[in-house]
Amino acid sequence: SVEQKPDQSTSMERTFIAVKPDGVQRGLVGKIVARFEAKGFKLVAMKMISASKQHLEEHYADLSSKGFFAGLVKYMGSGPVVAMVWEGEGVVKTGRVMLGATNPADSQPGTIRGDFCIQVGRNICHGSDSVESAKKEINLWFKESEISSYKSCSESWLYE
Ligand code: DAT
Ligand code: MG
Repeated sequence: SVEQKPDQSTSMERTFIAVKPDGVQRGLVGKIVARFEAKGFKLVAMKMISASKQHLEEHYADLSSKGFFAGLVKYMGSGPVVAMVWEGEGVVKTGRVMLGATNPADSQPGTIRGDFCIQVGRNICHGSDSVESAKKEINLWFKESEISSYKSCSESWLYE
């Protein structure tokens, strides 16, 4: 068998990244994927999914008391999203830096939100905010069998 165990070294992390319905509709899937690929992170799962209201309410459960919650769930369910799992050293924190601030008005140029969107309610992408949330989100969006373990040919040129 060529199957490999997931990398268990302490600094290797996985994060859940999603292109939201506006990012999909605006044709930004490739650009967002390209940034994570170019950085050196490893794509280990990806699928397009039209999420149910219940699924999205669970995904955003921590925000259920917010005034924008109903609108957020409606927006996220307004079309398919591209759900992904990316792996790499520090990918949770670095992934958030690459997305930029939640409100695109505050996102630095060079970040995904800073470069491609304008309003907080249409901020085109999602990224887990901690290793713990990443685990929860990956579990919610993916079955274990949908996540691939493989050795990237660039690994020895990315990590010393
Ligand atoms: P992030 O997506 O950066 O983790 P969050 O978890 O605080 O931000 O909020 C989740 C999403 O909810 C966010 O991407 C966009 C939406 N949202 C956050 N604050 C909002 C606000 N004040 N008005 C409208 N939508 C908001
Ligand atoms: Mg969040």
